[in-house]
Amino acid sequence: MLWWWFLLTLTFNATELPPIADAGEAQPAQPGDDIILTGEQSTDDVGIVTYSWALTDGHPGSVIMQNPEEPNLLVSFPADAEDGDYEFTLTVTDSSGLFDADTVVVTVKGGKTCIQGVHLFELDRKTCIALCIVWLTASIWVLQARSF
Ligand SMILES: [Ca+2]
Repeated sequence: MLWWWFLLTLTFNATELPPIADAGEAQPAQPGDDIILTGEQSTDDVGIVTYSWALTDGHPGSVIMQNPEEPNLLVSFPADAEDGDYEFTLTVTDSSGLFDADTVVVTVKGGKTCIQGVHLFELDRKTCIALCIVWLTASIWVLQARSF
C-alpha cells in the first residue's frame, strides 16, 4: 500500500511542470502616462500562486508601480519622467515553488518635446511652448515687414 502511495507521489512530482511567464508585448509611453502591463497570460499546469513585478532596467525615480504583486501591473510615469527604455520583469511561481520569469520593455519618449519633432534643448514643456509662440509671432512679423 505504501509502495503505491510512493509511486503515485513520485509520478505526480515528475509531471508537475514549471509555470510559463508572459509579461506581454513591448509598448510605448509618454511622461504623465498610466499604463497597464498584463501578466495574466502566464500559464501553469496546476495554477500560479504568486506574481511579482520589478523594474530591472531604467530610471527608478521615473516610475511608480502601483501593485507589483498582482497579475496586471499599473505603472505611472510622472510628468518629469526621463526618456528611455524601461525593462520590467515578471516572475511567476506555482504551488510547488517552480518559477519562470519574462521581461517587457516600455519605451518612454516625448518628455522634452513640446511640438512633434521639435526639441528645444533641455527645456521643460511650458517654456518650450512659450518659446515656440514667440518664434512663430516673430516669424509672422518678419514676413509682414518683408511684404511692404
Ligand atoms: Ca506547475
